[in-house]
Amino acid sequence: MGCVDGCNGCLGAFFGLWRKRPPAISGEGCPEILVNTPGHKVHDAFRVKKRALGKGGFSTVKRLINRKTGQVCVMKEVRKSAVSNLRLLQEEVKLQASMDHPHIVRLFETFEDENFIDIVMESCHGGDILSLIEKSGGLTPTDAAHLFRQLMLALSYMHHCQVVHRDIKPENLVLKEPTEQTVLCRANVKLIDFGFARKFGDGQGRLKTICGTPLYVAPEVFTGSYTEKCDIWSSGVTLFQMLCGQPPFKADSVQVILQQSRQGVPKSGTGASEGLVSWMCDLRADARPSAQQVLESSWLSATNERLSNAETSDEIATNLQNFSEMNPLKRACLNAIAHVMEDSDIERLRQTFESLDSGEGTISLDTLRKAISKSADADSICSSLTKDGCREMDYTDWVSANVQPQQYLKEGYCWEAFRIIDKDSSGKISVPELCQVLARHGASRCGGLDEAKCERLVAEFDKNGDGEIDFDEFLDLLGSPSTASDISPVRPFRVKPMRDAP
Ligand SMILES: [Ca+2]
Ligand SMILES: [Ca+2]
Repeated sequence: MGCVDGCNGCLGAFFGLWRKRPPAISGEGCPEILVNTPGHKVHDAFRVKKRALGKGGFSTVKRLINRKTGQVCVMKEVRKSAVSNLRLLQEEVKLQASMDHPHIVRLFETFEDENFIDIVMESCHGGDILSLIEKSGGLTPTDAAHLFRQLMLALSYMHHCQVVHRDIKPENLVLKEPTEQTVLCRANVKLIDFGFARKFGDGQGRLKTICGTPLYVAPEVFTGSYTEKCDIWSSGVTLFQMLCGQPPFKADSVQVILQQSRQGVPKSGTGASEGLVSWMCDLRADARPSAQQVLESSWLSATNERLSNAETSDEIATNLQNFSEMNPLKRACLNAIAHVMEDSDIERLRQTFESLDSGEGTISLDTLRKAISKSADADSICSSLTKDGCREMDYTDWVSANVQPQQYLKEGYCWEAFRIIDKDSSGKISVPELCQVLARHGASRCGGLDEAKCERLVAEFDKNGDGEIDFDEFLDLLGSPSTASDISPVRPFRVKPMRDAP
């Protein structure tokens, strides 16, 4: 992906220099990040297409089809012997897996055997923004604003999580669907390629590694001492290119590009957005806006769709109330399902999430309270969410809380979530397997569930008394009433004939 697969933003002569990995991160041993039990093969769950979509120095990108759901994913197949530092690869995977945002490509799971590490990710088959720019010779301000705003939402989230991307460029922005299937001003953009991403802040000091793609890299990166504001520069250059059809610098050597970028980005001549580009590409890194400030800029904030009707707010209030009272086991399982759902099934939830996102990529409780303020129960809902330790809602939580049974009770999604939780593929979910999923999905809101508590939760749904949850019991759990007041459990696959009302 990105540079590795060949791109015209990279300069061949400097390929080695620019793809050189950052120095090893010091610290204690790397925690386990490979999600699946070692020994499990990607082929068990997916049909892997033979033809490579792209090839890099140490990896091949392939398309794969989920055997149960038919969902199309992509896989980065990394040859272990070609990776000089596996620990850094683990850091990259861990960082990407921790990202939970509608405009950051989702990492579903990883498989590992003797020779390969297979990283399974969401498929975005609409092509990258660079191709779009090259095809069109430049985007209209409306289209550019729509696409660019999504990059800023992703970046603002990342920076609030203290993660810097370090390789923002049009090729690393991909469209979820081909533009034929969607009007560009409604297109869904995802940020990809975490090869240079890393944590910053928390006393880690300034960033040092000289890395990125020359045309887009901020001048101060060359000094070996910089901050996350390097992403803002690269985004400014990206916006320039979206609007003008060409990057602001044209040269075939890093030295010449560096000389040019030290002079600053030339005037884009793009009217209302010109000031924004200049601000983002200020030579003084500290004077550049944060991604959140960019989102608040007049040019971009005009494109923000706001929550419009009261009905939506009532729906949200009901959903949040159910979510706050939900059995933690069901909540964790819904979380697992929400993570694998296709964007097209949750489009409206994403839009509402974005309209409520204050710019940090999460929804704060204050914003939630305002959104449901018309509901008589607003205060009690918010305090019960707070009681559970929830201070803000991230994207997957938001989807879990608001997704409706008719959306998630599809056989494919349920099987997929079950497969992911049933790590040893025994066909049953054991207490330790549940503890793991609870730790991953919403441990903060479960008050630290220990094994004894997990056992009690399992017992509630373990109809045949074998101490584990089989798929049938799992469906019962998902279809179980969310709250004591909900008396009409949904049973997805045992549909009784409906009788007409008298
Ligand atoms: Ca199992
Ligand atoms: Ca059982």
